[in-house]
Amino acid sequence: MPRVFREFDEQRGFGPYGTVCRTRFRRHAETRQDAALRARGFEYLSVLSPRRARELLCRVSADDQTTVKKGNANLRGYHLDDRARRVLLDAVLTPEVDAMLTGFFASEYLVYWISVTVTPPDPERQTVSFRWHCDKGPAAHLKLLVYLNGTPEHGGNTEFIDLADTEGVARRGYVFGRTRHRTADVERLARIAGRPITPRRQPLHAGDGVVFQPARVLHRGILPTHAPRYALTLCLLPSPVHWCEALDRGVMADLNVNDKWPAHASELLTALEIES
Ligand SMILES: O=C(O)CCC(=O)C(=O)O
Ligand SMILES: [Fe+2]
Repeated sequence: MPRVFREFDEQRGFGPYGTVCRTRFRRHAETRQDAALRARGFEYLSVLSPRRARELLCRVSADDQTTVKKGNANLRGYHLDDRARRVLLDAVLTPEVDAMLTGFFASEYLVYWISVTVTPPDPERQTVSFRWHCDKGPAAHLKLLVYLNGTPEHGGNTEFIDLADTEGVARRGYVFGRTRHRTADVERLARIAGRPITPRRQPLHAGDGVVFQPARVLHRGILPTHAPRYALTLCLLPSPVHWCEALDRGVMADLNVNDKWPAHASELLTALEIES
C-alpha cells in the first residue's frame, strides 16, 4: 500500500471512518454500481443540460474572480456564498449522480469542498494540475468535475490514465513523488511503467461531467487553447448522514482558508455528532 494511503486510511482513520459510514447506510435500493468507476477509476456522465450549465455559470460569475486555494495565486475562480453552494449542489447532485456516488461508497457521501475555477488559455498561468498526478488523500474519495462551458468553446480538457496503468507507474514511485518532478509527458510515464500507456480523454460539452478516484488514477488538466474554461469541482467523501445534513452541520472546508484534510477522520464524526 502506498505511504499516502497508510497515512490517510490507517493513521488518520479514513479506513475505519468509511466502515462507520457503510454500517449506517439505509438506502441501498437507490444505489447503482458503476463498473467503469470502480474498475477503470473514472466515468463520464451528462450532469446538466447545456442551458442549465450556462445559467449557473452566469449566476456564479456575476462576482469578481478571486483566488480559490490558499497559496496558489494561479488558481482562480469565483467566491461561492452558502446560497450559491446550495444551488450548485442541488443542481449537480442529480438522482443519477447520487446513485453512482452511493453505489461507489456503499454509504451516504458528503461534499468536503466545492469550487468553480476559471482556467484561461495562458501557459503562464498553468498550475501543477496540468501535469500527471494523483491527489493526496484517502484512497476512497471521489471528485466530480462538471464543465460549465464545453471543450468546443475553449479547447481544454481533463485526461485520465486508468487504474491498472496508474498502478504500473505507482509501483515505480512516481504517483506520490515530489510535485516538482511531475511531468506532462506520457512517454516518460510509459518508460517508468515499462509498458505503453494510453491516456483517455473525450470532449466535454457544457454540463458534462466526470466522476473519478483522484487518489488512485493519474489525471491532468489540458490547458484551453482559445477561451477560458469554467469548471465546477466537488470533492466527495463517504458520510454517515445525507450530504444535506452534513452541509447543514458545517462540514465543508474552504480551500481559501485551509486546504488540508482533517487531521483525523474522527473529526468528521464529531462534527456530524455521530458516535463511532
Ligand atoms: O483541471 C483539471 O482538468 C484537472 C484538475 C485536477 O487535477 C483535479 O481536480 O484534481
Ligand atoms: Fe488532481
